[in-house]
Amino acid sequence: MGKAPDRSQWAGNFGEWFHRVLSEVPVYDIRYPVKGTGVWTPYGFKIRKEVTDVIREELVKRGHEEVLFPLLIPEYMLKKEAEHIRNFEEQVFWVTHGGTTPLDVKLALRPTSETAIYPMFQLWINAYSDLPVKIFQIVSVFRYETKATKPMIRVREVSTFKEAHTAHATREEAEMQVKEGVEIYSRIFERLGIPFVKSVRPDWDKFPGAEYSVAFDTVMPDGKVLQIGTVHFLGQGFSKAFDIKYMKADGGYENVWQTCYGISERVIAALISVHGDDHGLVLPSRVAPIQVVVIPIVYKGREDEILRACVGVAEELEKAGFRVKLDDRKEETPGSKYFTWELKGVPVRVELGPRDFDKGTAVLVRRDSLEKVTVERTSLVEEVKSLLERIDLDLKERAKKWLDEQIVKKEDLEDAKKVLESRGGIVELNWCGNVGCGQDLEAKLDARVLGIPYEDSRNPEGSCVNCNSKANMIIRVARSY
Ligand code: P5A
Ligand code: ZN
Repeated sequence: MGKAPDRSQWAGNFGEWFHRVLSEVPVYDIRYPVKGTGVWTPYGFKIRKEVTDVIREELVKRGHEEVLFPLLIPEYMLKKEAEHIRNFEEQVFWVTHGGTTPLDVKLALRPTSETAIYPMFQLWINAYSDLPVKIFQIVSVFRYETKATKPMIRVREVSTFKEAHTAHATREEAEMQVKEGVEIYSRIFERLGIPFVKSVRPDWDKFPGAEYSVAFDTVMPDGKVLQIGTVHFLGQGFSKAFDIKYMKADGGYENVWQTCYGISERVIAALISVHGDDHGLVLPSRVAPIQVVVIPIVYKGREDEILRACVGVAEELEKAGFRVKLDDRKEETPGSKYFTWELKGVPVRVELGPRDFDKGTAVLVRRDSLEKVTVERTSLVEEVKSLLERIDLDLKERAKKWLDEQIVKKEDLEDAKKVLESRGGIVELNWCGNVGCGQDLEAKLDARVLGIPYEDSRNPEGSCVNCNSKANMIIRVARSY
């Protein structure tokens, strides 16, 4: 990794930067010999664990319960909802044999779990009092992606697929659940400092089987947009296909109304990319496997007292609840230790040498800006605590500011194209709302329609950028992963 923490240098070689960070830290090893898979290393797994804990916390706080469904789905179940299978058919991995014996019923490796979970909903849901059902699981799903695979971003084994599935008595309750899903995801991304925009996907790009899909997108350092999560309103499509009904007060039966929402390791890819710099990872404290590293600056003759002081500092920080590492390796210079922990994204480094020892101070260095401050040993715990909070806030604000700068409104198709070609990001345009016009727009701009802003009351003035008829809404377009 290069010299100063500079984000501007990525634009040309973000892909290379991302691969290098993953392999040098290391976070995720892509040398496993199956295309579209990767290995979470011990350090990468720790980051992944912290991220999934944040996800779990937010879901559980709002009444979701964790479950675990089988990986295998019999062919007849996968095929029950027509729209769903039509879209996933080309992406399904199949298990066809048990040993050398062909199976009577082919088994799919789940590409997502609607068709595994909803037959069980049919058994579990009978009465109004069984509702709502709000469950989630964090599992591997398999999709035979045919576009170029990318570590964590487009994988064939999605190893960190969090899927939530809910069932409700009424359309209104299910639509409220969509709102709650959107709030939960907003909260998760905010805690990770990942900026986002929310868009209602156009009809031609919604989840197979959904009435509508709300998607979260972020902009990666190369200007390309990454979909980091989606919340789907499923209506009664699946509940009719899977015959999921409850008995109403009047004795009649009604199909349940459903939602589902999912995020994957793309969240971790975004986390790494939006905060990282030329020195490597920059991690918000909540997900940093090590939050504070203590480095003794030893001088001849004073090794023992410095080392002892550092052990004391590390213990004190650990007692205060921080995840701490004391790097007391004798064979490494302080400079090479800085390099190591900067690469790994440890938010705060404590340096303690003879001069600090004599003065009763210590030096704190922030990973994000590499700024140094000298603090009193006696107030070290409070200083570290407030510095971590400041770092998290600054990371979040910096990333948010950057994303805001990537969103521009254009009144003209040519201008939009220029922006998309030169710097990427998200372009907002006035649009008529016509499907044919939207798809024409995608072809002309060689870009994807992200959709219309979610819960946004802006009303466009003027005419559609593409067909000149009256504009009815604002549409977002981008080049995407
Ligand atoms: C919602 C959960 C679903 O599958 N069923 C259950 C719904 N939606 S989705 O949009 O298809 O996927 C949810 C999120 O998963 C991420 N994702 C992927 N990440 C890495 N590699 C892939 N191949 C991949 N496919 C989907 C996206 O972030 C998506 O929003
Ligand atoms: Zn139009």
